[in-house]
Amino acid sequence: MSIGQKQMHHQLGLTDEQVIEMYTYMLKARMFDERCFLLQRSGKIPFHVSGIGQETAQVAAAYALKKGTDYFLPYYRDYGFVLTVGMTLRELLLSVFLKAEDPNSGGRQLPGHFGSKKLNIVTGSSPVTTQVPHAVGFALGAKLQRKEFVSFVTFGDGSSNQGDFHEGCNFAGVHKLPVIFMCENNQYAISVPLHKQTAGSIAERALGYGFPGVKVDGRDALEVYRVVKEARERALRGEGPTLIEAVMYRISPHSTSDNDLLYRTREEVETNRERDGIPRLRNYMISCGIWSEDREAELAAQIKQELTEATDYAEQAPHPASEDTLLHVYGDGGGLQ
Ligand SMILES: Cc1ncc(C[n+]2csc(CCOP(=O)(O)OP(=O)(O)O)c2C)c(N)n1
Repeated sequence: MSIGQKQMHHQLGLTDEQVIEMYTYMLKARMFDERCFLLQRSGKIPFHVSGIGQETAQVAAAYALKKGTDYFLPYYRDYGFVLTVGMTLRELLLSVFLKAEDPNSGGRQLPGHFGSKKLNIVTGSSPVTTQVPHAVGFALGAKLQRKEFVSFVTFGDGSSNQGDFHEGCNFAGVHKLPVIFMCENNQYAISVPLHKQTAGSIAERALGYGFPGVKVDGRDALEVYRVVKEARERALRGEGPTLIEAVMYRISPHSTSDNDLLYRTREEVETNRERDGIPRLRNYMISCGIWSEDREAELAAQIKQELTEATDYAEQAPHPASEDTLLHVYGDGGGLQ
């Protein structure tokens, strides 16, 4: 690797420590996901929907946004994203164990339905793509109140075919709203491959709504960071939305209820596993002289311990009380933090 390539993160304004931190979040998300598979298979949690293969883009995008200022509307695979903007492993574990202390829904929602007032993570609902018009609404709020923030929303490739996507993009384009749409194109919508749901290009749809569309390698952390950062700057200059199509691959089955080998081959999955963005960033860091096998082992051991403590805590934490079933369902003035 040439000196120029080695310094790519410096050219983007990222310090060595920041790249290492990005990598740490990716590994945390990956190891959390792997732990959830084990917990589900051993009957300790009912269900898990995985983000394996998508963490690189999620973490890099979160890194390009401003915590405490911007509004985030992630979708159900975005563990890397929510960890980077401040959710903890303990909170994620509380959510998969459906415990009362789960900050997302107090154990009422399926896991992956993130929501946190204090982290500006906007609660999502289960019908896919509903978060897109919601994000546009937040961006409209920024414009009407002349506030300096952007809203950032993610969704899958299949979701980009829902009406909500088109309505949201159209409205945001007309009003030049500060919203960033990021499609995590992982090649599948459950069992339906991309070519059976979309004949054209997802990124190029943006042209029809009057704003730029950018297709980016979602397994290239630094590229995703660069593109999201630019989109944020455009939005804050009042130039409107950007659609980003981050291309990646869903390495895990759709969920723990899915047998993916009914619609794709093991070879296809293994070929894509080799293109995974996490080892790619690790190799880049090693080639820059800022990472080593020893540091990798140390980090993995530290995350493993954090996960074990979080798992034990969440497993022992109390379930929601049955008399609280209707809390937060109707306007009771409460609400989760
Ligand atoms: C409106 C709606 N239709 C169908 C579903 C069932 N469903 C849940 S996830 C999913 C696949 C979505 O695929 P995609 O948007 O590509 O995201 P991915 O799961 O691949 O990350 C579907 C169809 C749903 N939740 N909402």
